[in-house]
Amino acid sequence: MSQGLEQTWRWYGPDDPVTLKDIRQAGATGIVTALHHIPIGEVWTPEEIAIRRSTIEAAGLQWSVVESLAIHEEIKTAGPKRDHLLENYRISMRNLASAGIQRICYNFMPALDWTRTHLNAPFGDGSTALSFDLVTFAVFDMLILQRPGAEDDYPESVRQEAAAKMVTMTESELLELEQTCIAGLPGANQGFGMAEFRSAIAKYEGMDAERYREHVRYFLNAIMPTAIEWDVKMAVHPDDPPFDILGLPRIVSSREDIQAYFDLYDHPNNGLTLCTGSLGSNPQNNCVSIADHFLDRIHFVHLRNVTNYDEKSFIEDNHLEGEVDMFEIMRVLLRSKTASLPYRPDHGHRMLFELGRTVNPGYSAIGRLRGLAELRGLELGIARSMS
Ligand code: DNO
Repeated sequence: MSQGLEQTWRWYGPDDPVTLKDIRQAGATGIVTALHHIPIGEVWTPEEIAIRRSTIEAAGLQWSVVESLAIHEEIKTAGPKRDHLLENYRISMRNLASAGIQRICYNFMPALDWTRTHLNAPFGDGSTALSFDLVTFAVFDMLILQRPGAEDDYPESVRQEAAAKMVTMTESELLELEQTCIAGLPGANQGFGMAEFRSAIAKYEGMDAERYREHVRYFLNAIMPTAIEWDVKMAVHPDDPPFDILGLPRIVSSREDIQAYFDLYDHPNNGLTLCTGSLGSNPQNNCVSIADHFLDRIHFVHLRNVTNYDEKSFIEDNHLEGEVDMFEIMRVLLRSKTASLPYRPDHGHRMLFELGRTVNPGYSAIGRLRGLAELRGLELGIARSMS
């Protein structure tokens, strides 16, 4: 029997144009947030955590999930400062757990967090959506970044289309593409200029998935004993998109990857953020069966949908439409034994009067409001019909 789900909402902190008051009216009870003002790798002190927590509680909400306690590049690349950074990570985990916040989402994507090529792709109904288009990404990779060897990563047809597309793009479109790819999408906490990005990815030179997994193992061995001692549920986020890009190793892209990740440190607290949008962006991934298979290791859920228009290109769809069978996903989640498993509507279109306003890409108020409303209706309908 399910212990129920918790409806949550991502909030970027006091600078977020969507306020805690708005979120309350959206119907969420839990907040998903991070101390975005603290540089990656520095300790989250008890004082900073307490300030954020009391702000949230004063609005009648609770801080349910940390997204993200980001992992420093030195940890991912096994740089000389990694042990010191891991110690800081453990201290932040303990400080959070002492404040009652015991669910942490993070990712192990090399150099970049999530990646898109378009932040305002026209959607059929007049709203706009985020999308990832392989040809456009190849323009960035081969022709703007000019990464050595990039050509080998794309089929001939994509290379040709990319070259043809590049000549039709204006200077400002090329700059916008560069920024969309590497300047840092919301939550990434880190953006790059071109030179900086080239040196960030150079640190991964010659690193295959097998070696990268050894860095994950080192990370998990360093932090999981603390997670277990303090009962912190660690929830790794899948790669987004869930396939290799920029010649960098990706290790959380499929069901097999997730299993391998758990095998590196076999404990229930070493768990997953089920992100249906990320996993669903590879047509080979069956999200329902992944959710079902790993249900007891799912500590946090992002519900989002996608329509894939080829193997490696997709547009973010409405929450109940697209590749992911949201009805079946919800049915699986409602069987979870976790007390109050938090889920959030992941991303939303820009629509209605937000079309002309500045919003954090993907994190509109109205698009997510629509998503949450649909999802909570689905949840209620299924839960009632099961009882
Ligand atoms: C994008 C988000 C990701 C996610 C991180 C988790 O919208 O889902 O940025 O927060 O990858 O560490």
